Amino acid sequence: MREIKAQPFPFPLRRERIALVVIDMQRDFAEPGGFGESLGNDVSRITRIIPDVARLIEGFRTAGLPVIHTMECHRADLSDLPPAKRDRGNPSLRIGDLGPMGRVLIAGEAGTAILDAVAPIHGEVVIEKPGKGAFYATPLGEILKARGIEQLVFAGVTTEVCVQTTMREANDRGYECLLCEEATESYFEEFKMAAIAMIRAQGAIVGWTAHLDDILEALTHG
Ligand code: TIU
Repeated sequence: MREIKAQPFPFPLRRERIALVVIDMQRDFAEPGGFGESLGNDVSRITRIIPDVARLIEGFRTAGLPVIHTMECHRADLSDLPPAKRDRGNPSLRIGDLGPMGRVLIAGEAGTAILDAVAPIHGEVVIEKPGKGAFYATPLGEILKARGIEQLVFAGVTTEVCVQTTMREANDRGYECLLCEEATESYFEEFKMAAIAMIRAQGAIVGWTAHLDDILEALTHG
């Protein structure tokens, strides 16, 4: 068995059982005029990780391993949007409002699309999710089960919101979870660092963390 150099200890790579999950690399979180900026965030922090997310995706594709993408989005009639989610806070644009990239976080709108540089290719699973976690109200669990996937490598945004929520959901469902440090980002540097620290604390209580080059090295030579 090949290991990926990771913290708090090596990750036991099982190639037949592993998939990459890329969380919410959407224009709405990375470009001006989208949902992330409407919440008052500096979205340029997100753009910076795009090349590293692309390298990780390419590593999985080259190794012939599955890549799964998620998108946070809602139906056009907002039937899957709890009022508590729409009404919370004081954003400049609420989910479903018409913004410069179409209706904010609505399936099929321009702003909801995954960024071109990390877009899915033919045959890759794309999960549309109404929550922060990718297992809630989606077929992700069934899809992973049908494919015999038991280990998940995570990338995407934001580290402490949708990525960490999904890792916690996955951990409780029995998946071994590994977060790629360079391929995830938060609007808040301290939240990214805190999320990484709390995921791997207490003997990998939620999962492992690893550097991109160490993951790619194990995929290439494992
Ligand atoms: N995808 C995701 O993390 N959704 C968010 O709303 N994140 C924030 O940090 N706001």
